[in-house]
Amino acid sequence: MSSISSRTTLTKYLIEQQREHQNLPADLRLLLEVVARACKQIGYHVSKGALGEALGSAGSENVQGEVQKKLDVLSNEILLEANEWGGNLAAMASEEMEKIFPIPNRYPKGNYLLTFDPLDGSSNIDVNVSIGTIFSVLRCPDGVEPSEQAFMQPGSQQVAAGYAVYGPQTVLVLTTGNGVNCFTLDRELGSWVLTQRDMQVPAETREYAINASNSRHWYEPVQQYIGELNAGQDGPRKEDFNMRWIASMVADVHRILTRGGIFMYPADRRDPSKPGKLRLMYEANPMAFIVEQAGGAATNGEQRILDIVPTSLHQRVAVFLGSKSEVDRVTRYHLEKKN
Ligand code: P6P
Repeated sequence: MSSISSRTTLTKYLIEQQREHQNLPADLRLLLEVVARACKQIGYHVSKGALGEALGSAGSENVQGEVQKKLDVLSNEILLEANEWGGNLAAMASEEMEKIFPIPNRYPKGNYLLTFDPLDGSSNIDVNVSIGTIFSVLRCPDGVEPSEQAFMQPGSQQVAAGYAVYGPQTVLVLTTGNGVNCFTLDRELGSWVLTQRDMQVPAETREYAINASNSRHWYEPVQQYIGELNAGQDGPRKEDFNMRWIASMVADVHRILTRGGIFMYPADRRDPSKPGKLRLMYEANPMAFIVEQAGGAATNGEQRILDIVPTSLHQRVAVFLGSKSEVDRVTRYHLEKKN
């Protein structure tokens, strides 16, 4: 069989999933195709770099108080325009928008809610380091007006989640609750091609990811855990560890999905009211769903991220995710200190 005919595209994979698992209704399948197409378009603009018109700051701030890059704004618009008319969604929510985006009345409304970080890691845009898009799909509760309250569902209610990495390759990693699969963009044909089935996070690892410049602010459990890793063979772990920090969650998580590791963005003493930097609805929840589906673990240091009931759209959460044995260990250190 020729290599072309043996290739499984995203469309073929989703139709196979729909037949095999009956948990992929046609409207969800179509929604995922639209989001994947929007990621292709975002990746195109990202890849143009200085040759395009979209580098640099947009001269505005998002709801997080972060300076918006032109590509942040463009990526957000691409996702809104791609998804508003299809009839699959009741509403959308984005890191880049303070309020939810209800589907305009001129279009039919659907059964799902889509949240996304349209361009995660955008501080890396101008230095040509991998960045990406993170997205999460929830069902809109029956008979509920698509308000912010409709989004306040724990991550365990997600029906799909994924991310795209715009890097040396453009990849799309997706779960609909039956494992995790990776698709690589064939830039000539414009097709997402299945390149890795059933990704698994190795339970053991010797690699960790954290922004070590914050170490003086960490609480005791993280100090203890990282201290042991840094002590290497001479310390209680009796192993040497390696550190990686790309400062682009999609890139760090993709490395962990590919070869194992633990990713951490803990709360710290700088602002006790802020339980960490990352956002629950469109960063932590989708990544936690993906990592758990790949056999890993994801907690906020004390509980499973997917069990957290949100109270606001842009709430932040501490994140420890990746290889299960390491996530279990650092979570145990938190619980021991708490009790
Ligand atoms: P820091 C990017 O801004 C992001 O939201 C994540 O993608 C990334 O893991 C983290 O923040 C990086 O944060 O404090 O190291 O710049």
